[in-house]
Amino acid sequence: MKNSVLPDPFASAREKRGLGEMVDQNDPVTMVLRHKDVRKCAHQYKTFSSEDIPGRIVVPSEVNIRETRQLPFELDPPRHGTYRQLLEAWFKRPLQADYQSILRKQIEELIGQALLQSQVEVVSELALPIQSHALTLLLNTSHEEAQKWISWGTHVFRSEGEALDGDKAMVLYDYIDEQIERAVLHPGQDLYSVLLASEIDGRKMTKEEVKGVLVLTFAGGRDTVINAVTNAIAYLADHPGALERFRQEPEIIGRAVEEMIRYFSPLTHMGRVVKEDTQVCEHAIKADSRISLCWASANRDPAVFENPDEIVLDRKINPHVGFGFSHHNCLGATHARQIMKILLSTLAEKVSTIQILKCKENIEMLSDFQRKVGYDTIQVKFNAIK
Ligand code: EMZ
Repeated sequence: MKNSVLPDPFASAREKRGLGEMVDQNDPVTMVLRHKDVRKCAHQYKTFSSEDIPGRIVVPSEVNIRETRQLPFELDPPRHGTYRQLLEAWFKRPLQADYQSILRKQIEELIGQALLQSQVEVVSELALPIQSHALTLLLNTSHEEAQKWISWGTHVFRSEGEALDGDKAMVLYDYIDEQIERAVLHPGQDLYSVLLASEIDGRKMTKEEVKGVLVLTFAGGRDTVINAVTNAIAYLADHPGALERFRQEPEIIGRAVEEMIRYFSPLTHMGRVVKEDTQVCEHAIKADSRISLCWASANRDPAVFENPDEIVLDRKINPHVGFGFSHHNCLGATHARQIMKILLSTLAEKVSTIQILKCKENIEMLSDFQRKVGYDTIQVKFNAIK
């Protein structure tokens, strides 16, 4: 299938300057493009901070649609580490065998249904349901909730056409507030209840803090997972040999997942607020401006990855930064990796070929750069293994 945009829109800027510029709602962003610099800046949290007005480190900025600080995401060390530690064990539950077997059942069922249809719109009929059903497991909440989340669409903060949508965001905030009140009255084994009962700095976590963790869990893992799933299916449609290879060499699936995360980079970049006048790539950066750590560009840096614009399913050395880097790496990564592994192995088990019937790419506009992040829509036909 032909791509309508460059496979790596950052290639030339990364090579020439190492930086890119974009304007986002009158708050410009200097994008850091080289793998080495992205990692270096990620380490320097005192200069390049995650702690500012809630929503400002996200690009596009969410300052106008969000007041709640997402936790632990919008804090710097050492406070970041305090929350992170509290959450780590919960977010590692996807390593447990029973978690994986329920996740596998969910995904097998959805793929089974897709195989019965003459065509499937992958974003809304497969990727979004997979993400939402899986989220009930991550939150350890009732499976029925998935239907409500599916009705919200692919992004909780953006409406169709990608515009930030404050009304839509309110639906999520109200829902989380309601769930917190429910958990206060009827504590259970779900993430809300567990957090409400946990202590931070010798006191109970506040409702606002619990909300901060939940907003992050809902928002951060939504379009990202949906894009990863959708891109993977499109790739397998274009490369029918890959499914056969997974059948022959299932042991490469873990590496294939890492490689797809590198190549697709579901989250293009994440911002930081500059706390003092400094320099990146010999370029002056002013205090209170923003930079972004461009994971998508770093993940195609030819100084680190051989054949960066190719998916090498069993790529051996793969220091990608698709899940972020340093203190701030993706809390949901264990969950996301399991979804992707189970997805690839289930497809290999049940599907022979996938045909793309019609699709429209989702192109992210970043001033000078245009990047394909996924699909607005993609109709496919799954063909079963006879
Ligand atoms: C934020 C972000 C987190 C943001 C790790 O990424 O993901 C975005 O999709 C959300 O809009 O609020 O959670």
